[in-house]
Amino acid sequence: MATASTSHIDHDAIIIGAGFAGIYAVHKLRDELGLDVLAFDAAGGVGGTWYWNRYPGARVDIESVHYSYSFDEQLQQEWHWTEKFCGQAEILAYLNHVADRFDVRRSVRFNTRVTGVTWDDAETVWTVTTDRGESYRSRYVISGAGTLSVPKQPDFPGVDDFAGEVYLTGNWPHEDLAFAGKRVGVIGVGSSGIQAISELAKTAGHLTVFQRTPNYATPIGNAPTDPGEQARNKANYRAIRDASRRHFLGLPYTEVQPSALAVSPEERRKVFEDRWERGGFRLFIDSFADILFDKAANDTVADYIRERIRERVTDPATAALLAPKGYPYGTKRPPLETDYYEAYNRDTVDLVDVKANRIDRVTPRGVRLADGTEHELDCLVLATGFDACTGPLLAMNITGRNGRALAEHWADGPQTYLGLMAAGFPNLFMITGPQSPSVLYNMPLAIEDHIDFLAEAIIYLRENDLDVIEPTVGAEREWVAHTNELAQATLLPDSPTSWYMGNNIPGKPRRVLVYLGGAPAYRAKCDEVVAGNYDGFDLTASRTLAAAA
Ligand code: NA7
Repeated sequence: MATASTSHIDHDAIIIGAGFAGIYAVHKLRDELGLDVLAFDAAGGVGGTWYWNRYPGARVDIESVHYSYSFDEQLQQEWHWTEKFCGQAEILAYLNHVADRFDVRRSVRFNTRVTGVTWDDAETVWTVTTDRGESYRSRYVISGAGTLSVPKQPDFPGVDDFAGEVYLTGNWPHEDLAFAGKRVGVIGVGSSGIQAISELAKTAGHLTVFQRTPNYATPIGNAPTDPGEQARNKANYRAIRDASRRHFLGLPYTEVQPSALAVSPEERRKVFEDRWERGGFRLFIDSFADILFDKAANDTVADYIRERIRERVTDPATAALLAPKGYPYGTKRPPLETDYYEAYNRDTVDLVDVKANRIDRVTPRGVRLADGTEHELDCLVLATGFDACTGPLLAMNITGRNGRALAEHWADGPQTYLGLMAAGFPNLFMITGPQSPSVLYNMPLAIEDHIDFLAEAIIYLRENDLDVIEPTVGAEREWVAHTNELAQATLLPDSPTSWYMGNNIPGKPRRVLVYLGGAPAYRAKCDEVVAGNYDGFDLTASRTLAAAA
């Protein structure tokens, strides 16, 4: 329980979520800072994203050796990844291992969804309510609710009338599903759809893919772990992690060249080919530094990808439909794939263009398009994405000072300082929140950085007889302006629909949801804030603490 001077609270900190963020937050705050913590997760176990996204083909897009915790050397040494890019089951096993190793589960209430988070100005505490009808009071609230954890609601009518099964990639059933011989439909060709389609195509009796916007998918280059490479990585983990944290997107890649336009077409092609063959995000982030900033540079890589897609698809009409056009590469999150384009060479797979002929509705028999064509199906997979970054926070009904709802504060898009806190919402930390590097920084490292920052802040408060931290309105305003300005310098606003910009969700404000200055600049800013004794934050003492002093 909480300490005597704070007896009107139930816990020092409430943590929401038990994914990568929640697990580390419990360990850090409970075991290192000695706080009394309680965590909640709507899931039946740890894992977050990797608990819910169990669809066939679900796999990480960053090399597993990098997409993992760095905070404990022994953990890094003892865990062995079997593949370069591991699948969902193995990542979930890893997170369960971490939870066991640090005895995290005893501090987590599973199958419990947070339904309200309300600040009490007079008492300087948060009250967290759950769908079990319970409420808990805590000094600090740490949201580890994730960035891609609220699936987009289907925006075509009739889904409930469908006579077959409907599956959501972001909330996939736990039991093994058999698709052999069945007529399967997939709506959506983002990362999730592309991974699922490649697998489903292998067994489905017939697979119909409903594509609105083709994507620039490139090869992941997965392979079994090379024992020699693994040994080298383990021997050099510290240097690897340091190099990752110095890189724009949190990966220890070092071969990026300044400009695609500064080299000859032959040299450029050599670079593209090398990165394509090596797989992963190398083409995106380790080829030329200007592809996300300069349309002409972007055109060179976009042309290259289109050419490679056409080579892989036998039917020219299907190839033309699969080749993305009209928006720059990288402005929608680029998917990685294994044999995705080859799936369309099977007789059992059809691609349907639902941009030209949009989905009218789901009927009891299948999917009907605007021109009246009906595609009959036994099951329908919705890979239609997420209400990213702000969605998970807004879903918790957060109300801050003076009864002001976060939804009201963010009516025109997120307003944060450092993507970690918001003015008027004291002691509420949003791990990998909107306007932080989050999804554009290797997630486990982004998470660790945020939790380390907030833990340091709590220690600093404690050492100075304080217990409340809140960004100033001015610091928040400047940060919002800065993040928007950074986005304007990129090609991101040119994307027709991209969850990076929030415009994949009807009615959501079109604002950049991610800090685009890169992890090193962001980390430097955070260091500067700490060196300035939490510059941009107001630090105060609650009435309880002041009275106890
Ligand atoms: P994404 O990348 O947002 O992809 C969603 C897909 O669903 C995309 O192809 C959308 O087409 C499509 N979609 C959404 N609504 C519709 C409707 N109404 N009609 C037709 N098609 C639709 O989500 P993912 O789950 O694949 O990936 C999310 C992230 O998870 C990913 O970026 C990684 O970071 C991990 P659109 O492009 O909007 O035309």
